[in-house]
Amino acid sequence: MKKYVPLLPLLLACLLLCACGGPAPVQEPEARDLAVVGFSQVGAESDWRNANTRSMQQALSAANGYRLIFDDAQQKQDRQITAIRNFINLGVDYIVLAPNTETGWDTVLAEARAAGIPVILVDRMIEVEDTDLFTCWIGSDFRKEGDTAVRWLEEHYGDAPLRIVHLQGNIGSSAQIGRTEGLDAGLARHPAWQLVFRGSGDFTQAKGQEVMEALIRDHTDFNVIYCENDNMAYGVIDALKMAGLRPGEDAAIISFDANSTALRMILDGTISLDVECNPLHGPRVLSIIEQLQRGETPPKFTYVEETSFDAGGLTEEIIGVRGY
Ligand code: GZL
Repeated sequence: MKKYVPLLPLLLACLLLCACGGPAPVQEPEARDLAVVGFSQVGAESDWRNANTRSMQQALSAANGYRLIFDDAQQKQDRQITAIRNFINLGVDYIVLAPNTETGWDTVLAEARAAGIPVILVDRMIEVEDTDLFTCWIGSDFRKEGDTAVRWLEEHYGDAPLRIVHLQGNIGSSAQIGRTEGLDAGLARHPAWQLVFRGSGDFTQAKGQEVMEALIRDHTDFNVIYCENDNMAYGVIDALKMAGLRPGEDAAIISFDANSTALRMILDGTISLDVECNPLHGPRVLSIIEQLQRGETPPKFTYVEETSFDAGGLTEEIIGVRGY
């Protein structure tokens, strides 16, 4: 951590004290040297993302010894690259990056390394030639999340003729890639499962609704809707209801993230399954930075423990204590 000690007040204080012969003053707490962290966040596209941002802001607080410089990239990689360059020019102590998509990071991360600034990746993964371009990564196993959803479909529908609408997240993001791979593996195992639509809803509620409204207008025949996050599921559910269709009855809704709002939709039968993707990375990143502050080496890759929820066993009490 770069040290900044305000020399002039210290010098004046020492001169004064030399004259008085007393002990040197303790620096005021507010002058305490805060570690500066630049955080490039994907955006504010979903409840998950906002919970992730809040978690990071609460953890990397001044009370914990940090000054957080936050940038919302509005789901655009070029804005993230600009933010990282700004952090480098500011001479931050650490960079935290939640990458929107997997590729295109080699150059800017090489610039951060040249500046001697550790880069911590959170949430989604990146593809780089040299994994030494980042210090460590913490996030989810998205393929495992997709496999969990497909296993649930297999347990509940087996080889029944499924007609699946697939709403993907941001194309090229790890979350989209992994959750799609899981569904593709299920489709390959079950010839009776038919993919009737695949397209991106950008992880947003508005786009999810727009896509579903168009499919309903086109009289698409479906009985399962596989939404790669809760906010797209909310949009899908609104579109179904506006068309007089019954989510959870006319079509099973599969979703990801497990926000409390979505979990309550499991209790009322609207959503059939929600696969958890835990956004509360703040304490995890704080622990990693504190290890680095102590000169320790955190694990290169840390996967967050996650589960899934359906109507079996889920209660309001479980939902109420989940934190997002
Ligand atoms: C998953 C995260 C995804 C969430 C969406 O870790 O990257 O992005 O599933 C969010 O809700 O927009």
